[in-house]
Amino acid sequence: MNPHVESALNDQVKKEASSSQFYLAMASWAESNGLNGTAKFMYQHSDEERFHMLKLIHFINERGGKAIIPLVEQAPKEFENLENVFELLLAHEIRVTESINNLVDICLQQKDYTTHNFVQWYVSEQLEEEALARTVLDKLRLIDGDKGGMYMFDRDLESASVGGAGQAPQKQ
Ligand code: OFO
Repeated sequence: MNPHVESALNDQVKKEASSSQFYLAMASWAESNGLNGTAKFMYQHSDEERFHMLKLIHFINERGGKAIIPLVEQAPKEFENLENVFELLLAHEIRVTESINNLVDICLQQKDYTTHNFVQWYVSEQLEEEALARTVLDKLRLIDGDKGGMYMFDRDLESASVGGAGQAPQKQ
């Protein structure tokens, strides 16, 4: 496997692992604050991010590279409120999208069209995730801290977690 591509894919493994931990931190915070719908949504999303990481690991190994299982940084322990959670989530997803775009660039520079094709799945996934984060954040801004609104929001997020976008995890 092309070493530049392999190294960029391994960097992405680390980012997906960090994403999974980040969502786990938000899930745990939501659970301990009585936001069970949000917690369910975040736990499920953490699993999806782990699936993204596994998909990369399998791809690297199956193409003759060596996947590196990374050490991930400490995820946040506290969040100010739900709006802050989703603001951080959107900022995080925007950074991940940049990283995927960078990966696409490296594939093209190295003329690795097989990996380029593989990475397109992540391009679409990031589009969906950013759009979802923006929609949720818009809703939260409309609610503007209203208690009844927050209750409905949390309940809606619980139903959104069943059968939502980017469903995990079957090994391909
Ligand atoms: Fe891995 O999809 Fe977002 O971060």
